Amino acid sequence: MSNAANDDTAELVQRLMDGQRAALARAITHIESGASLAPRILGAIQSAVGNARVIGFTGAPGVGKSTLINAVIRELRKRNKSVAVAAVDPSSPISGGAILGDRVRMGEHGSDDGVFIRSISSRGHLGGLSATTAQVIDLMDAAGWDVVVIETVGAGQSEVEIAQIADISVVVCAPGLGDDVQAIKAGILEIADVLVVNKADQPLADQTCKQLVAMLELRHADRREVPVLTTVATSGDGVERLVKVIEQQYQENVEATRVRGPVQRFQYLIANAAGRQLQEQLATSSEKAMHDMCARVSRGELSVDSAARSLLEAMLR
Ligand SMILES: Nc1nc2c(ncn2[C@@H]2O[C@H](COP(=O)(O)OP(=O)(O)OP(=O)(O)O)[C@@H](O)[C@H]2O)c(=O)[nH]1
Ligand SMILES: [Mg+2]
Repeated sequence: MSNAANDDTAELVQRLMDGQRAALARAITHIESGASLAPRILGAIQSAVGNARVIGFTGAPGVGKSTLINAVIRELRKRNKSVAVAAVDPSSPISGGAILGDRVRMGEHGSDDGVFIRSISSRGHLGGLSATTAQVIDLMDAAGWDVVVIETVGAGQSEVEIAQIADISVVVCAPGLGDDVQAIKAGILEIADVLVVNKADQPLADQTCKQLVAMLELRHADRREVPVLTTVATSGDGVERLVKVIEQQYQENVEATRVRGPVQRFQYLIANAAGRQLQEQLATSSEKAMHDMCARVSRGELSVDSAARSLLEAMLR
């Protein structure tokens, strides 16, 4: 890289860490577009990362995530916290209007210096959408924002993963889950630190809460309690309580060292990717060791878990 480019990068990073919004916006664009100076920017900010609280909001399209985030921002601003939002645009036909929609719905904060809102398009990320999002979180963190909020649609694997790189994951549902209860059960419920039934001004909200509480009770007894709350994002009802509960859950996560923090965000993503790659390899493996394990499991000599552990240990040796 030329000296001039180095100087430009250093200046951009300096301005970003000084809290200049335009510098943050530009840096995010460099990360999103996979610009060649992206690694240098990310390297230069690392010492300043690690102070922001990261809250993920995820849920099906249209349940009211953006409206709720807007209301949560209002509460956080009352507490004098600055808030940066990264809305991961799923670019799906259902939510195709997310970017514009989010601008409009969160628009009331448009002139507030303590609020920064940015959409991240899910198209064309070299290192994957999750990695890009984690890097954007780092940028916002280094730029000094107190709270970083991530909005994702809980549709695909990577969107659920993004919710999980947050310190706290809020899963948002709407009343009348009906058949969707099964879909929620399939994975999204597992990642929730807090469950919210939004649109509580509509019928069936109480019933949906009861269904969710019943589903949570079916899980292993050793799992921690997940609070189930109701909100009306459009009026702000229940939002003050939601912010309090998020704070409590965050403190609990800190005590249980479940808060990921900047390094763990990437460790988590790498571990996930390694798991996927390993599964692909092992599922089609014709190695003798694998054949032997299969034979022993089929004869009932070995559990599936023990076989997997033995294989992993042999590979990592
Ligand atoms: N009645 C009612 N409507 C709500 C409430 N919260 C949000 N809405 C409406 O629900 C619609 C969808 O809200 P959004 O905030 O865009 O939902 P979203 O989950 O962000 O949607 P996507 O980003 O497209 O997945 C909008 O018309 C909101 O005004 C609520 O508490 N009650
Ligand atoms: Mg939205």
